[in-house]
Amino acid sequence: MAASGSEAGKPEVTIASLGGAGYGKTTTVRALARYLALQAGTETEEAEVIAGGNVRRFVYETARRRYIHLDCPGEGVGDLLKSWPLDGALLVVDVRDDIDGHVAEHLAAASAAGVPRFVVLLNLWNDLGNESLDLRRRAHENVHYLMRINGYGEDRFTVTYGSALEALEIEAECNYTAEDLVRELEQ
Ligand SMILES: Nc1nc2c(ncn2[C@@H]2O[C@H](COP(=O)(O)OP(=O)(O)OP(=O)(O)O)[C@@H](O)[C@H]2O)c(=O)[nH]1
Ligand SMILES: [Mg+2]
Repeated sequence: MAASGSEAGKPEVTIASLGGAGYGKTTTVRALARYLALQAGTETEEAEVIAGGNVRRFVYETARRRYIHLDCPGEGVGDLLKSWPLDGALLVVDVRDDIDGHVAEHLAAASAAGVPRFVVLLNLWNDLGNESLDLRRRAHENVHYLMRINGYGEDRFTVTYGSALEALEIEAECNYTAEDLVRELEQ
């Protein structure tokens, strides 16, 4: 994501969590905030409730940047996206689901609002056993398809794989899901 603002000397990046209801959006942003706070040896900042209670605004920092991360609900995202200029979005997908209408709706709204880039987390990837290869393949293909039909070429999104719940619960040193997400957000 490219930074569009700056605060306290650090470039500031504003992103939103998108994805279907219950896909793990809130778990993912909480995991990111906790992971970066643990790494920096600081406390996790309390999220602020905004937009009439629909959105929670998390703030976290890497060494290079400050992130404002808006945690959106699964529904009614179109109007919210119109109100905020975003530097990018984090799309959270439950690999067990058929990538329902919400994701298609969110991507169309994001594209219309001019959201420039996406980082995608294929969530619950780690929770599936080897017998679920078809499920994983289908989720991967569906995401690429939906991105493409909404005008997001391969240069405008990256896909990571992991578990938001695991990322929220394990120690920072072996938190591969959070590590991958931060690396992609920092690009
Ligand atoms: N097993 C497992 N459960 C997960 C994972 N990520 C999230 N969950 C669980 O899924 C449920 C929904 O997670 P949330 O983060 O609240 O999902 P959300 O997308 O924010 O939901 P809404 O805001 O209601 O749309 C919670 O019970 C989480 O603990 C994961 O990687 N593995
Ligand atoms: Mg949520």
